[in-house]
Amino acid sequence: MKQLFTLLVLLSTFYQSKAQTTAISPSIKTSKAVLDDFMDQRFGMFIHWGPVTLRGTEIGWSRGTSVPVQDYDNLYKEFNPVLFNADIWVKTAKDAGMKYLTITSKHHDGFCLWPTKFSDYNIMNSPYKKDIVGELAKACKKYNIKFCVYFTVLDWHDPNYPIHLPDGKNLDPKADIHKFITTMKNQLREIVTQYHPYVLWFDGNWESPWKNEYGADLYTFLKKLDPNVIINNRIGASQGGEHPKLTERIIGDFATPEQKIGELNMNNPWETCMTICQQWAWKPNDKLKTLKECIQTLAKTSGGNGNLLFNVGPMADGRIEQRQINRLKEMGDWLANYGESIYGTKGGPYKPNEVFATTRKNNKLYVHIFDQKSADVILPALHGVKVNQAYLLKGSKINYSQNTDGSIVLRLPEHLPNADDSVIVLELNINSDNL
Ligand code: H79
Repeated sequence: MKQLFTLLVLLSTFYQSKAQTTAISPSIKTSKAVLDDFMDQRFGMFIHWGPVTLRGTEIGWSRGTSVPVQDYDNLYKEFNPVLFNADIWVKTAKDAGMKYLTITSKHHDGFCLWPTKFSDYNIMNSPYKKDIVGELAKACKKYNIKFCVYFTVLDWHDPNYPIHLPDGKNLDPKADIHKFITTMKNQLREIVTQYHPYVLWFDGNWESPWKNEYGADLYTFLKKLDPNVIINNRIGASQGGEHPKLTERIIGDFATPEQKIGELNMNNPWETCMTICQQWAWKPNDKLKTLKECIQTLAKTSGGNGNLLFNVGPMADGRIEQRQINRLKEMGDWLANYGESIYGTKGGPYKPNEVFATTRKNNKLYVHIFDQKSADVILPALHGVKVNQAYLLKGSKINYSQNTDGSIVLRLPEHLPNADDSVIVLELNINSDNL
């Protein structure tokens, strides 16, 4: 009995000390006002880029798999994207209705797209010799797009990081994770102080060398450099490969469902990251999502109260493919009409589904119609809600009725104005925040 008691005391001390090492002081955590502002943006551009685009294989993951390590690690010597023009990329994001942009400053292959003093494996040692990150930061400022930086934790190229290959299980005894962390902090200090990112987007936090306490220390370090910088939830050690929902114990400010739309969540910020094609980095003839998929993904994300970080992979010569630019512009054209139902709204109260998703602001409920197979769309009752008016956003009145149980029946017009997502506005008797 006494032994059991001792064991319990030991265990609780262990867990307490563990909790203490990973606790983030509430005074350091990103404020609700800053996160609310981030969530109002709703739509951003993710950009995966680097010398690997010369091969057209996946960034990071193809190193040592489909592309031999020696080949991959020497690609930077011929990386010369002479047609890169930061203004064109940022203008492409702007015309798509995107409000922020996130560039891969360093992916799992370790190559740095900015002139870091802390690794030679960077853009200044390529024939191109221009600061890609810096030029994008500048262009974002010019076009009033919020500038964000992706930086992966793991680094299969750095000798001080203990794993050197995708799925590598062998730990290199010559590696020194503490030296690695020092390099990482030095590089992140460069990024924060030179480029002032709005968001720092971490990744690659699932391998065994990375510990939650390192993530907590790094979060604290970064918030001291810039108290307002927003940090995603992949900075602590991830448990079991999934990128977990935000809980008290998770370090970071927002959740990051990847290649899938997040679930409706009115309490914790989240951002889905998803590719416009299939690969993160450019691939020839990669399968492009249809406009319907693109628009409905954005509407369902907003309907779930999340943001969408939509990824493009520019080519090795520095251009974004024209067909991708065209698709993004089509999204921008939709947003020019329907943006009121996306930006600055909240999701819910209904869970998005294949027929509709809802967003809301003030006394308006925006009903995004995805499917017009049946003549009516029926919304379940909302307590105390009466619909005063229904009309197509920027369009004509919609016939509707409200059943005695409160459910709302919308009669769809014969021809909806937009085959991908037509928005019906319901003006309510109460503020939609109270739903
Ligand atoms: O940067 C992008 C991905 O490279 C990175 N996160 C986004 C933002 C990421 N790293 N790991 N993972 C995502 C999860 C691993 C997915 C994999 Fe695969 C499935 C690795 C091997 C099979 C994806 C598909 C990469 C190669 C094939």
